[in-house]
Amino acid sequence: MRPIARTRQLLTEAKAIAVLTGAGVSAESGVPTFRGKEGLWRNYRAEQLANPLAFEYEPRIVWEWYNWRRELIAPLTPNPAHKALATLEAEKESFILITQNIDGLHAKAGSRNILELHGNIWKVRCTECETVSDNTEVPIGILPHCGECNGLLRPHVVWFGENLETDILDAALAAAEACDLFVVIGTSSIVQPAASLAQRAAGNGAKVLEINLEATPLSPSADLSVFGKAGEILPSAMP
Ligand code: BJW
Ligand code: ZN
Repeated sequence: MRPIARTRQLLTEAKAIAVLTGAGVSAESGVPTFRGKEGLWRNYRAEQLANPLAFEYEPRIVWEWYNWRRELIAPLTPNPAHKALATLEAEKESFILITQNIDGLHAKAGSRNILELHGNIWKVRCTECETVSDNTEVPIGILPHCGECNGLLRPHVVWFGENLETDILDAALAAAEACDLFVVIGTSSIVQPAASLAQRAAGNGAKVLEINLEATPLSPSADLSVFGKAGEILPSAMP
């Protein structure tokens, strides 16, 4: 059977679907991926900026990077991959979307049952009192500060070496264990613990379907890897 037809069959037969998405799903909306060559900003790699030490020593540089990304993302809109996933959710009795993306485009496309593993770029968190709030303005000159305690605010995202929010990770693990189809889309499958969710699902009997431009460390163990653009494959493989 051809890959698209097999993908459609898997999506049709599944009763409980869990999907894990990565930067590749937003690439066709214009959001740069992390490990592609357009993933660089002022010669910094994501690993150098998305870590707590960078923020401790150079909070302004890190905030400038997030500000630049916020300005880039703000006008962007969901692409056919985001929309297909929202449609699939509406058609399935059990569907959960686990995303590593912080851009909010899945919600904009109409997805409802979303777990944001790595946070959200439109939220901030106080480094002192940990209050989380929505925020769209970042005064780079004075840096943003907390309305409650005046502590320095940071992006409400998960950096390397930081733990994911326990409730969210637990819910993602539970979804991986409960599904009968785990779909991994547009992620390089190297960043943990997200990358291990597929093994968790497979260990509990789920089939694993991968959609990516190219092979990843997950591909050898996936039941099916379909290579191409998510925004083309997903709409054409809808049940
Ligand atoms: C398309 C496409 C199209 C393109 N269609 N496809 C166990 C072993 C080894 C290391 C570790 C381990 N456990 C923890 C670690 C350390 C670390 C880690 O995993 N390091 C690895 C690099 C080895 N993990 C952590 O630190 C995590 N914390 C943790 O585990 O805490 C416990 C702990 C602490 C200390 C020690 C040990 C344990 C936290 C990870 C947080 C990641 N944060 C970031 C930044 C988020 C905020 C922000 O955006 O600024 O999350 S980093 C970045 O990577 C971002 C992404 O969500 C994440 C994943 O990237 P993604 O989505 O896969 O993007 P790309 O660019 O890599 O790939 C895009 C893919 O799309 C490619 O494959 C393309 O081919 C494809 N594609 N266009 C379909 N149109
Ligand atoms: Zn505070």
